[in-house]
Amino acid sequence: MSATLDAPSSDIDPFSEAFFADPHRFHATLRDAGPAVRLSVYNIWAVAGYAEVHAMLHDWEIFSSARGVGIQDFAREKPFRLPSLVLETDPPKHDRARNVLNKVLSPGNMRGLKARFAAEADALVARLLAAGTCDAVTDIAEEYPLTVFPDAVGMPKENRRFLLPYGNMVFNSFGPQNSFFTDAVRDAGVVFDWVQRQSQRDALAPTGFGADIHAAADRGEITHEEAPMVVRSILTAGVDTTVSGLGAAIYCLARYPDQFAKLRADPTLARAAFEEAVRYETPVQTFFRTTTRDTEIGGVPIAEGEKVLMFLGAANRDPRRFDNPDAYDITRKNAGHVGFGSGVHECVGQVFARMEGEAMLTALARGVTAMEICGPVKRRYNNTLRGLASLPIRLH
Ligand code: OVV
Repeated sequence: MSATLDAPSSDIDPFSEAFFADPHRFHATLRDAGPAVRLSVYNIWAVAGYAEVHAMLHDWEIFSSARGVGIQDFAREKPFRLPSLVLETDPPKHDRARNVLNKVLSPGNMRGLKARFAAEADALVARLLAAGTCDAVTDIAEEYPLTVFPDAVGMPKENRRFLLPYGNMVFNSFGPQNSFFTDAVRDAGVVFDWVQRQSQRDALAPTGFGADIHAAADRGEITHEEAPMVVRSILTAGVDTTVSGLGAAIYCLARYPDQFAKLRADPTLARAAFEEAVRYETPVQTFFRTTTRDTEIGGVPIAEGEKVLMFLGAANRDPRRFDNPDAYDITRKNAGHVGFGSGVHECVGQVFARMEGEAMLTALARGVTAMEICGPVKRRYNNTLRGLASLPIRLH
């Protein structure tokens, strides 16, 4: 029998404004408190060390997604929305939808988009340079994904902006029913109906990711009833995440001009600069798992049916795993960061996300000599996503 430890506990609230405003010192406290920490505010477990988070991500049999990856336990409460066929399932059920998305979002199926991505990014940078100042959140981090992503899916032009409040709702729904959640779901009905409609075959262009997913149903890889749900998954996961990621990258490059200078000297570092921003800011900060049996984490006993919160952002700045973790360094070896997760649920859209990041940062590196923050930076608080509401910058 392995030795067990007294469970450390903490009264930190990881879904509070104080936490979101400056998560890093709370992350350090949680990492140092023990391998798993009881959070008394919610009666859940929290795991913040890299080694422990990584191990959980790779043990889906004990740390299940099927009871929800938010604080809600689907075994006890009615899910906030119809559960996702890919996010909120375990193998083998998970693998059918996942295999379809693996193919639809594969590097091979993405190759044709590269030139379009670069052209759109260059054109956007040229427009913004002419204007001089802009808000990097609305004018770049939102504008760019809201063009290239719905185009790639095959969505009509109308109401694409609904994707933002939709993502905001779903990512807030993984946390408690606090004011961030209730504010986000105020207009849920309209937006949910719109997403449901946009997921149907006849609402989608004859080519694109949407059509590809419905074609997988023709081949029997998923059912025709399941296809709109798989489209819904990419509409949910594909926009707010990359908006946060692009915003993080521009915020990093604006705050650390030495890193922007390195990127300008060698624009082929664009991909690495984006990747490092995903580690450094970790757009998707947290997900939960639910234990399927009595287990332990680093010697701390955890009972069956417990919600365990994984702090991906804390893992990505764990000094036991990354040297000088609080430095944004575009030439560091950051392989193994968990900003895209790891294991069976590792981000299926990461090829697309990295292409967006690479195209946008390449365009900035080639077209802009300097970026200055020229107004108040405002955070956007969300129970899962870390991002900005406003980042005024001047482009030279
Ligand atoms: C990774 C992710 C985030 C949010 C929603 C989904 C997936 C989904 O499958 O609906």
